[in-house]
Amino acid sequence: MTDTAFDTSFDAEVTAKAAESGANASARFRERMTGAGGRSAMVDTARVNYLASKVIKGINDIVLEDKVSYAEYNALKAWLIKVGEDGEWPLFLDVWIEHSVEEVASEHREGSKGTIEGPYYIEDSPQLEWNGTIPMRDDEPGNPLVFAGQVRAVDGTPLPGAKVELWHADDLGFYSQFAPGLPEWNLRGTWIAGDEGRFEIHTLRPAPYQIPTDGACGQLIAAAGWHAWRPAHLHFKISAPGYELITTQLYFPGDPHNDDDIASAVKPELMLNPIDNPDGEGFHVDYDFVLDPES
Ligand code: MBD
Ligand code: FE
Repeated sequence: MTDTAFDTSFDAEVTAKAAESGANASARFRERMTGAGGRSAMVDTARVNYLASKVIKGINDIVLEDKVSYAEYNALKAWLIKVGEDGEWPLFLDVWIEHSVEEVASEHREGSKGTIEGPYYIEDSPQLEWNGTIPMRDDEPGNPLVFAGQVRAVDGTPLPGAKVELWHADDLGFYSQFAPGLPEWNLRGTWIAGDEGRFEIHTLRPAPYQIPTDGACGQLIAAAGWHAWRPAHLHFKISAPGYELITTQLYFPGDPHNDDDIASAVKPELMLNPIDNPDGEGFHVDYDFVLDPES
């Protein structure tokens, strides 16, 4: 079968819509932090004092060492203002900082590797049977992908009833509820693992993805001569009562951006090994998730 998954052409109309994805993420994050069941954002005073002082000193040290000019200082000031105006703080932080936070948070884990969540997760996506098909449009573009596997504990115990949440972008790189014009739950679903913790997800193989280029983050990327690409990826959260939740992403071999992901979120353990689907069109891939018990 020919593989068109790496066609990276975008038209102007499509990129023009892209900044809305970044902007919506601010509002969604705020809701999640403050709404019912939202996680508390409180951090201890002594820790704030320590960390905030260290960040400020770090920036001052750079100014002195690299003799930062007023022109550069004002360019930074203008850019920081624009990040807020464009609603791109979630995008900026998740692309350039979250990978280190995730590394620290998962240091102790023995089960499957995780990676960053990114800005586009939505809780409570529609629940599907262990072998259900992801919500998608009738004419949704992309190659079919059957993603099969097992959820089990590090000691080998299978975990029937485990939740496998999947979300991914459409063929043009848009996430539902962040880009306009998509059905609410397009390409988002929650599978409940069946006997022996097995699941079989029916979805589409995602395309390589460019972060929005028309906001402040895109401005930085252009000004610095970087690129905006992430390799094609599937986002997952895997959970079961009594076990630590895993947030992860999985990638496809041969993607031109596996080695230079702008979000630094690729790990060798997260590479899939898809084959031509023996039972039909598209691809089949097996991947198991192994959870650590809650301590
Ligand atoms: C994404 O789709 C993503 O996964 C990350 C980490 C950052 C921006 C957009
Ligand atoms: Fe993503």
